[in-house]
Amino acid sequence: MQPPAPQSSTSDPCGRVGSEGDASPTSESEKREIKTLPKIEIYSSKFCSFCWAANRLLKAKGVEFTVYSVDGDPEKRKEMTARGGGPTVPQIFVDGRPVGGFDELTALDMDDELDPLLGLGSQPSS
Ligand SMILES: N[C@@H](CCC(=O)N[C@@H](CS)C(=O)NCC(=O)O)C(=O)O
Repeated sequence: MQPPAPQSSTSDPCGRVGSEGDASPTSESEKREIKTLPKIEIYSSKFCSFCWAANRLLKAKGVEFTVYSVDGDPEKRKEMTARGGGPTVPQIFVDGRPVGGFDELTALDMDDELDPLLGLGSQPSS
């Protein structure tokens, strides 16, 4: 199938017409708003199968996330609990809110609540 021919202007079903390269501040800020994804953080430890599993689940979701290692870092572990996380690793935070560990992450996924939490839309079935 041939790709669509390049056009000098675009229109959408709402009847809006715009030139290619038209990047008014309004349309750019709208795009940024739409693309804003939640900040995902995980406190993790090297020799921890639950951490490995949580990392794997998040990677499978295709989201970006920040990993903090608590290994040999008691301050990081204190920070984890001070933020409302539990005492075990992993602890996952989404937009600063504590989600829990791997069990809670999996439970959310089973209830189809994880994707929306991670800012993912519903995936079309193939
Ligand atoms: N139910 C928890 C279990 C987590 C867990 O037991 N983590 C272990 C390491 S794999 C842990 O933190 N143990 C105590 C510690 O390392 O201080 C979860 O699903 O995340």
